[in-house]
Amino acid sequence: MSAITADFIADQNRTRLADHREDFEALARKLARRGLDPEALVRDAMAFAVAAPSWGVGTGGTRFARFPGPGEPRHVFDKLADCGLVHSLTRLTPTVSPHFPWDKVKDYTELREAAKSHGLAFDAVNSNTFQDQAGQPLSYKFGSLTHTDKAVREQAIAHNVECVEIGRALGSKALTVWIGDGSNFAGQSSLARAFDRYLDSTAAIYRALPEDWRMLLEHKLYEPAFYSTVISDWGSSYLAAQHLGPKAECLVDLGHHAPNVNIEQIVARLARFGKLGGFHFNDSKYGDDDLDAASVEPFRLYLVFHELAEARRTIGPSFSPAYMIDQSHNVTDPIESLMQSAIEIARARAQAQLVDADALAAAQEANDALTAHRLLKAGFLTDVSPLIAEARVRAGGALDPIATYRASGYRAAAARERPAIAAGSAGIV
Ligand code: LRH
Ligand code: MN
Repeated sequence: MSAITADFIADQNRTRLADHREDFEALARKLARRGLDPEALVRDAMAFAVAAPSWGVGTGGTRFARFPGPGEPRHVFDKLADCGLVHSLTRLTPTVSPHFPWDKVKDYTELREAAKSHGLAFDAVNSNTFQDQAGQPLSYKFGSLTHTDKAVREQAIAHNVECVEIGRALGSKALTVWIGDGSNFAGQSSLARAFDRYLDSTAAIYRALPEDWRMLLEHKLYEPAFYSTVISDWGSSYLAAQHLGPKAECLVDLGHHAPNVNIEQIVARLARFGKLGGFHFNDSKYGDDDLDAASVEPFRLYLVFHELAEARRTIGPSFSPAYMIDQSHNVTDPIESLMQSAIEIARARAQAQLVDADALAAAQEANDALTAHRLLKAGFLTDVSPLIAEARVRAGGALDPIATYRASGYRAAAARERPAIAAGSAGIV
């Protein structure tokens, strides 16, 4: 299946360029009136990147059902082709975050070359001790890194160490560790001893990390466990990261919090103490819904990027959390959802760059609540669509990625080439 060519993208852009130029120049004038430098903002938007999840290009599902669409990726090479397409149209997703063993292959040099052929590299690798694989000696039914049975913990540790080895072959620099370990009944497990087992097991994985690697600990309030989860919140994750050492940091998946939790404040706290390692961007209304980023609460995503802009101003260029998407596309074409989400994440970041930080700080110090709120909200109320579109076009991307994708017939070609997946399975992938 052929990728979309630069010529095709240029063709598709041609009919939209005049309107875009007009909109961009109008926005540039508005920003200049605010004392901002539109060119610097475009360059900044061009430098932004977020990783695509390899598991995000297949149709996702729930525990009830998964309804595969046409042209589902058959294997990781198809996934890379689809991720490559997302990047070629948005110019926002030059890296892929793989998941093992879902993306397991015999030859990782071949996989690295395949990614390169689509203009991609690899971001953090994800381990998986929340499912039992065929032929796996010991089950993770009652946990993995925190299982009461040492042999099960060692099996889970060995899998994570193997993921680090795979990641090294792929050129990755980080391991994301999310475990579903927990309990469904009060009393079922010792809350204290389970955490101690987590610290011991992750310390063993930590010792296997190359010098320049990070280990990203991902907290989650609940699911698959429904009474207690060992790493249920940022506090547990932070305590563990502190305990493990400088290479251990906390990963914030936006959907892993109770409704109405002030996630932007968690971001500010973790950044302040040098433990904000990365993000899994998505959106949610109730639980870990894994909905498209900014599709439910765009203001919340904006507030997260405001805290990231503040942290970057305070800490400086060394502040570089890993930005990754983690979503489940149950009712949309996954390629379209990933493109739309990457654009919405770039939008929130570009809007956060518009805040007059000095005026905001002055209003905060003066307890002028409304002025402070208005100064903060001014970025969110600015339509930066022409600015992020300009960044896309200058980088060779599409003015309208979804329209260009639909005009390309890529999905129909994929459906012709890739056998249809039978309906009836359940689960997130
Ligand atoms: C857990 C999670 C984790 C992934 C999985 C696909 O809910 O967010 O990051 O391993 O989704
Ligand atoms: Mn996640």
